[in-house]
Amino acid sequence: MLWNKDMETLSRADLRGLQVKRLQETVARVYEHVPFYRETLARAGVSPVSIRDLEDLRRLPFTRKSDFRDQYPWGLLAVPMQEVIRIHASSGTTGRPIFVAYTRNDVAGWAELCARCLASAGARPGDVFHNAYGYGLFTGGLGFHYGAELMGLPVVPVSGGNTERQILLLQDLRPRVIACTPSYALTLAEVIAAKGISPASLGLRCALLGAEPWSEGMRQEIEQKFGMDAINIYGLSEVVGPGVSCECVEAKAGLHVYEDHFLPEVVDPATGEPLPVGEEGELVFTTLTKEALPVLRYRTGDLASLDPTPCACGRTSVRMSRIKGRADDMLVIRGVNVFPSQVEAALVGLPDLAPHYHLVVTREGTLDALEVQIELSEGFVKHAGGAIGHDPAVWPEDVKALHARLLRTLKSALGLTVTVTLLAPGQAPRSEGGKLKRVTDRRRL
Ligand code: DLL
Repeated sequence: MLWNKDMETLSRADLRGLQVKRLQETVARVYEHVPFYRETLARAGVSPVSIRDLEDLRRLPFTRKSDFRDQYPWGLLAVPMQEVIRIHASSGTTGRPIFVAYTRNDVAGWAELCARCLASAGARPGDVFHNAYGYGLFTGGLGFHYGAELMGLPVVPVSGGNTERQILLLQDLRPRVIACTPSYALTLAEVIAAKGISPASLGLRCALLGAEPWSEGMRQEIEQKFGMDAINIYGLSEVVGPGVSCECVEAKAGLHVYEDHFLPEVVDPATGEPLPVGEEGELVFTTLTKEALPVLRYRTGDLASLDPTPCACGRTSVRMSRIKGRADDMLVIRGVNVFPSQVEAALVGLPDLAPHYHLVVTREGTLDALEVQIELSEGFVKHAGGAIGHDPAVWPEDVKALHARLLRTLKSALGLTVTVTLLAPGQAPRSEGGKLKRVTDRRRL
């Protein structure tokens, strides 16, 4: 089912016309209302009236995550705060998150996009919808919530966590549609099966899974276990939240980008040069309709390619591939964005540690886990009485205290519970001349 048939099947020529008009409006809006953009556009020698075609897009300056940080909290806002009716934040990074804002029109447009995604995944008005994305600052919960209400789905706003309760609701309310992270779908399958219940007996028809990288292998496993369609949905807070693109249940071959709202590009992550159609590179989005927080050429850091060939479902948009990786070193762990540099920033200057650490990411069962290995200083180890064994039960008190302090510090810095392994002096990996690999990612996607 197509939720917005007119827009989703617009001819390429008509779409292009609409995009050019909306791009002109967006550039004019940010030029007028956002000093940051007025400066960067002026530096790039672009005046709003000089935007005549989509080819002009490449003359526009990029926007980066660091610009959001530098303009914290509201330097990129293009409307007065009185016009904002919602605030969210990008996941991860406690301390200084990236805040994003929405006007009433933005919220309405976003709901419409999420309704498109739900319809594209196979939801029909009247289907009970189990929404297990986190409600709160994260865009997943409320984004889907409004889309589902718009579509006329009875929403179960269960949010994330509390697996036992989720299973009770799945059994008793018998939703047809579920939304959560792909790793959580696998957790649910595992816990349900451990109760001697077949996940397929729950009667779910489709799932909208995203917010973290996943693979075709995971899709097969989820589809087989639940007997449902597992649909990939993509989005990011800086652009809107969920609803930037979504697969269709008919083809499941790439995610349809809602191009009447977002202009996609793929650029070389090193040079920023646009890449030929079909090549893999960094995804870049320009918003075309957003009022509160329009962004010009936002560098997502996500690696993917674009496919403009027509799709069997009838939608005319380009499709983006699954996300293949990151252009930077950002890790997505249980839906939380983590940069190794955040770990470094949290540890630097703490007493008793050597300046060496290593991150190990694993998937325990179906959930991602982050282990932070930290090297102790020589002085501390000597003071603690020499070698520190692997069994925490026999650690001296000051080692236990240090371990507990590190757990607390990292949890509050990352917004994520991690495990901490203490290494003896000299045990953390050292650079062998080239770049030091800070992260070992053992997740097999
Ligand atoms: O994760 C929005 C969202 C909510 C998308 C619910 C889908 C479903 P952020 O917290 O800002 O927003 O994180 C955005 O998550 O840049 C990607 O690196 C990653 N990501 C999101 N969807 C996918 C996906 C939400 N389908 C960051 N596949 C993005 C791979 C994804 N990675």
